[in-house]
Amino acid sequence: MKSILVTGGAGFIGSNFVHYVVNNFPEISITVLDKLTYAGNEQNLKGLPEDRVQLVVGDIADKEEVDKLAQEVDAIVHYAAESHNDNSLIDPFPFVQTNLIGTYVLIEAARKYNLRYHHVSTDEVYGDLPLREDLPGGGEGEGEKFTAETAYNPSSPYSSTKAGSDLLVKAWVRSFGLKATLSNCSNNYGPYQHIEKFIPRQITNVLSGISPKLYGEGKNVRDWIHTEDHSSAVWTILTKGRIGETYLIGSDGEKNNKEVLELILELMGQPKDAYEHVKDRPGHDLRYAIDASKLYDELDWKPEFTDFKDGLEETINWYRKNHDWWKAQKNQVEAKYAESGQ
Ligand code: NAD
Ligand code: TDX
Repeated sequence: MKSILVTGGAGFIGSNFVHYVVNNFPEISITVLDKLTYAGNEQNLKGLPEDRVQLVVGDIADKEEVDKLAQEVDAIVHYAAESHNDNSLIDPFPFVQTNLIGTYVLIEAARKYNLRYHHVSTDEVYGDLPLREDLPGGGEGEGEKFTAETAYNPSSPYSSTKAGSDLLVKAWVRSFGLKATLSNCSNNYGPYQHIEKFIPRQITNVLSGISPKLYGEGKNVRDWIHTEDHSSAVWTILTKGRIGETYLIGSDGEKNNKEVLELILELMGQPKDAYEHVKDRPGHDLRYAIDASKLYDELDWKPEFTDFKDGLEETINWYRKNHDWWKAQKNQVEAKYAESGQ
């Protein structure tokens, strides 16, 4: 494999993956296909060598564009998506268009040119789990974390369109022999994450003198993984994964939202209770938790960022240093949240 097409490579996780590949695999050249929606930013690829990374601004649902690019690469790694649950509750259409139709266009191109294809998905396709305290096994028993065998049960327009895209890929593997792997990862944090998302929203609220906003009671649990670990996992699956298989990616990072917010406040020198409770998200998933043992055992992968506090501190410092990267969007993002009482 010498050249890969990375869709959504100007977004949060996709751009981190592009940096990861450039830094670790000098033989690989990358074409990024990204529509540069509100979530995509050319700056995320700044400083990367032009002879190894080419940005094509375009839509994954554009058959002609995708067909042209697919002829020039050995593999497609598909990150592009409409990715924010709250947006999907206000206007689901872009989610249906990009996550379903866009994926369809990509897998048809991968099929036509017999390309290796990796599909990046989310743990949200499995719905949610009960809180650990409500489980007899304390969250460690059979069926108490998501595995690749867990039944799909998505809750939001975002997660249902991601689930649908996964099912398209699985069907293309079975019916057409598509050379695909899939991964479902837990919540990512790290540099370049859009400030609409929980962690960067709260960090940039503190930096802007706005009080942080916690949905409901803050009991909802997310299983946090550093985006650099997500990148190394995707690379491992792309190069060593078995065709047709799904690998769950996670690094045992379960925390409830209140704990995460309190830790951000502590690391930023604020009182622990310096935040507001706001309206909860409709259909808000309670808990996500990943059993990533298949990835550990079969592909010998392990995460590097095992201390959440250190990773969070580094992330806070990134937002401090990169004020110009997020500042222009802050008022608009907060105005949109204010409209929905959040
Ligand atoms: P993001 O919103 O930050 O980035 C998405 C990127 O896709 C942007 O650059 C955007 O411009 C681009 N894009 C959107 N529609 C497009 C289209 N039609 N054509 C071409 N480009 C388009 O999202 P993210 O958080 O980086 O998520 C990336 C992928 O990882 C998604 O598939 C998401 O479902 C998955 N994922 C995210 C998380 C998470 O915690 N953020 C966890 C697991 C999986
Ligand atoms: O201001 C907020 N306050 C708050 O309490 C925001 C924006 C969120 N929250 C809560 C909602 C969630 O329980 O924080 C948690 C995390 O919220 P998001 O950052 O919106 O992430 P989530 O909905 O969990 O989905 C994320 O992880 C899985 C990504 O956005 C998805 O793309 C990925 O698939």
